[in-house]
Amino acid sequence: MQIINQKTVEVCFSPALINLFDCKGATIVVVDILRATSSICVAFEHGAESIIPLASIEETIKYKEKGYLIAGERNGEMIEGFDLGNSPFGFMENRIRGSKIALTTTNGTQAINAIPKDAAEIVIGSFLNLNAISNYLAEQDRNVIVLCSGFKNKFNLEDTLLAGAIVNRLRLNQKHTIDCDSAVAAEYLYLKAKDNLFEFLENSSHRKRLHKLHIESDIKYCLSPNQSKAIPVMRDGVLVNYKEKSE
Ligand code: 3SL
Repeated sequence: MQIINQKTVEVCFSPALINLFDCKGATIVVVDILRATSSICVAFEHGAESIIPLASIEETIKYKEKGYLIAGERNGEMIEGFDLGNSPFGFMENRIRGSKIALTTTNGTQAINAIPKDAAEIVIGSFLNLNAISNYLAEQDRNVIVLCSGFKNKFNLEDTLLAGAIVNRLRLNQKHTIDCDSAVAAEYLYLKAKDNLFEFLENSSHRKRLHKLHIESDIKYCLSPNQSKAIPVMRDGVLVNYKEKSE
């Protein structure tokens, strides 16, 4: 049954495809669950004041002298001279509370910066804040596009699973309807995988990549639903925690 005035939820599998979507007036949910958007949620859960997502290492370094913690990775590893890498556990440290963070990562922060300017709002999703972000999206009277960061503009499985989880929640909530095959496919994969996400991702390329860095615990943590109530939203180019600002 089509409910009048229902909004749509779509899934974009790569930042390279985002210009094919009508972002005008829509909320874009950026997803890079291994590990950028998970780490962003953890940082806000642990009291970070703001996070600036940046595309390049050079831009990020400039924030050091402005008193920011500088964080990020290339090839999964912490960048020389940076305060933090991209592990969610690093963003649980005491120094995160009240901090301003400048963050650059291979895919997640690039995806954020690829979003067309006419989008109404940018928010950050991960399994860690799955219910919080889904409830937030359901409350907004806007079309939703879940943007999977992928890997260097290619499709990836883990971001697709989270996209499917968000689609599933919005569809069941009945305020949004599915309007594209990528959302159907993402939800289908999520429903297949949801009882053991870690196992489902066994052959995924990024799980293999991170396995080489011996950070299996990061992967398991990033796949744990609902560890955080953070709702990171972009305001004037800076991510802040919606809950904290509105309370
Ligand atoms: O690409 C990214 O944005 C990162 O999350 C990749 S990694 O998990 O830190 O390797």
